[in-house]
Amino acid sequence: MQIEKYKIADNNDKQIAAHKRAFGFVSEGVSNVEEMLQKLKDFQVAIPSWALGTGGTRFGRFSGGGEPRNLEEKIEDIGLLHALNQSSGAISLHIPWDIPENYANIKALAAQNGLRFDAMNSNTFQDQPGQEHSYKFGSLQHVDKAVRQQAIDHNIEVIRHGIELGSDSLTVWLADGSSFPGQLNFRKAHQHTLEGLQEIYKALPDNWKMFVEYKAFEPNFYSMTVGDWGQSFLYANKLGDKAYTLVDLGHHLPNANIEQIVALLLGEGKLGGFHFNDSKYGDDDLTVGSINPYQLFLIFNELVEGMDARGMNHATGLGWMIDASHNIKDPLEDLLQSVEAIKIAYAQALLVDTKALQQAQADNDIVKAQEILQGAYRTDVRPLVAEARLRSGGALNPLSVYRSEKVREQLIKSRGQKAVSTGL
Ligand code: LRH
Ligand code: MN
Repeated sequence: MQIEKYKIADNNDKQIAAHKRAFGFVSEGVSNVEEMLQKLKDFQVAIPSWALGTGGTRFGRFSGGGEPRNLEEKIEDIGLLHALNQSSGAISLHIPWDIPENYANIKALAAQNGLRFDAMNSNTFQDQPGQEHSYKFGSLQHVDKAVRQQAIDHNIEVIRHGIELGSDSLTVWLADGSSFPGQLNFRKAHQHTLEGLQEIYKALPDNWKMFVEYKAFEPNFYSMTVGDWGQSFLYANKLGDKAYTLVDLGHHLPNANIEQIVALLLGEGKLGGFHFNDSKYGDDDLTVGSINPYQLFLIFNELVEGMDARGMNHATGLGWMIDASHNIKDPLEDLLQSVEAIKIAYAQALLVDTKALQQAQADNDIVKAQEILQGAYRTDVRPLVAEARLRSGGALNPLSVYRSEKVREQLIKSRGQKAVSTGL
């Protein structure tokens, strides 16, 4: 389903006067507003192909209807998001949930929708029909060499799909670990996993990156073989220059200081990218910025300061991806909210007077440092984010266009109430 540009323009016309007033007010206090707007326009967030349908938990799944039934419809749905917010110009595929039947057709359809292919994701946490060896007791860590080799071969196959589509990175998340003391020899599991990642690393084209995603628990509940940033950092360092860590916000133990982890990994040049979401307890995969927006701002504050210190381009220097699961909300509305929350946190971080903050830190003037930081966080930057979107041809208010155009109703009419999407 496409949304015609004139429909977006009509909706903008109704809101332009109020927007110009709000934008005029906030931009008065911004010294480099044009530079900031350009950075906001350039900042694109990749949408996960596995989060366009209704997610579920082991307790139940409540289908919302009109879900994409194949990769083509997933690309169309992300194209619709991108038409509205001009900030979702990439799709991240998960194999085998999204194996392209015809690379040329899929590339052409993605291009028509203004989308590029971001990181490819492998899957050695589920057994596929007809699969020779089970991943029940892990994949790259497995005690059986045949299972490890099967997992290595799968990741190399995922790289091959990515090369055909024009992707340039692979995310490896391993569900591997143990759920009971005594179940696993940690050192052997670590060594097997390193050897497996090294085989996969050898298959990477020169311009590719490998993201090693860590997670504290689930689906294993005693140990995870890539359980925290330190273990991921260890693997990435041992693998080589093309290997980086990937920070999924929901993969930490309660109260972990994620912004400090980000600052350290960035400082070491080993931060590869993000899976943005939010959570209150575990890997809840909730809407970005819906539970702890201040933490998201603090993370972007470290990113802007750290990337500028390394002369990195904000838009292309790291992998910006969402990883969420929509159990009770419309997946497309949820993703529109998540992209907006990411852009707001980025805009607030761009407002931080880094020089003044560093001076306050040098003076141990904690109160002044807090006021500088919270001053940026308490600035309503939404008119700046909206202005960047408007200048990119997007909607001032994507959600209101999505609803006024009755997109979900139309998707249910064309795809049916029972349509189910592959993914989580
Ligand atoms: C694991 C994870 C990983 C994906 C999966 C869909 O929790 O975050 O990034 O492969 O979700
Ligand atoms: Mn993830």
